[in-house]
Amino acid sequence: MKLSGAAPCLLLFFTHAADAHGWVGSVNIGGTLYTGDGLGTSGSPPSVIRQVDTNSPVTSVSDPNLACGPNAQLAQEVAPANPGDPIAVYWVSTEGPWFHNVGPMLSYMANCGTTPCTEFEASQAMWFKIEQVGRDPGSTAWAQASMNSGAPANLSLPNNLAAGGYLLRHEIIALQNAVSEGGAEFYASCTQLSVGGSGDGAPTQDELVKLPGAYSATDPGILVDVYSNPNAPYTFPGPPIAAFVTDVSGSSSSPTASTSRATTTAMGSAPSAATTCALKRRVSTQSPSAKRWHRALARWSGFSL
Ligand SMILES: *[C@@H]1O[C@H](CO)[C@@H](O)[C@H](O)[C@H]1NC(C)=O
Ligand SMILES: [Cu+2]
Repeated sequence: MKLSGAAPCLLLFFTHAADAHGWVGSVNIGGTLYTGDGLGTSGSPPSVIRQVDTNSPVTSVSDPNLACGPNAQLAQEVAPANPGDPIAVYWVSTEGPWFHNVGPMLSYMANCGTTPCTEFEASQAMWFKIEQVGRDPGSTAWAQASMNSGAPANLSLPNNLAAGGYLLRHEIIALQNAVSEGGAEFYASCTQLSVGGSGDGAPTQDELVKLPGAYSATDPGILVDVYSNPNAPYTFPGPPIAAFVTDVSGSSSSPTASTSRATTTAMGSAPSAATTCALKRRVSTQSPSAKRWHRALARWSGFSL
């Protein structure tokens, strides 16, 4: 079928209205790739990823699903890992790659304690933050946008992390509608790890938070207009990165320049004024004008975005 003029753009909008969200398809831990079960098929085959049952986001900061994603199920397996291991988290959508492109990505861990992580309820978790990325250094593009080509989110386990069972929680906050309260979209995924080695790094009590609990709907990084002033510093929600993650004895757990220990990062240069609708750039739906279309179509089609 040959489409001309604006038709491809409209088609794109409709596709997005139906599939505008995502989940974690697989996680690479220290060089081994672990695949999730797929939406709503938890337990078969056994996995290390706590499977969610919908690609829709959590939009309330008090929703219990903020912890590990919508109705995330205990996973049957635990991935062996070592302090300092590189981790790659592959977010996917029904269309293929992840395609939201504004907002931060944050990583947390929680020790499962004396409970096997296969039985550890996320509601019991005390989380500490190990990593967060906002916009790319010197740019107004968010790190999240580089996943639109199928690239993973990258992080590392802390170099001196104490041995034990942990949940690793990776989170994307999509901010394209965050100008209104309740508009931010939270995507979280938990992976079950068994960390070996001889590290002694651990968070302090005051670095531990509950999720839900650590975020407020009016936090400056959650209720925020990311379009009108793309050079404004971004304030990450939640606690600071736990000190042991970056202290001198342990050094940085995440060597990428875009990883920030600080809660606020400065922005780069101004964006190009126009974002055009191009089939090869799915991110086009998230320019301010396209965002209005996105919302209008969502209302029309009955999908919540
Ligand atoms: C993760 O690392 C790969 C390989 O270096 C890179 O292509 C990709 O853009 C990175 N992901 C993010 C979100 O920056
Ligand atoms: Cu979405």
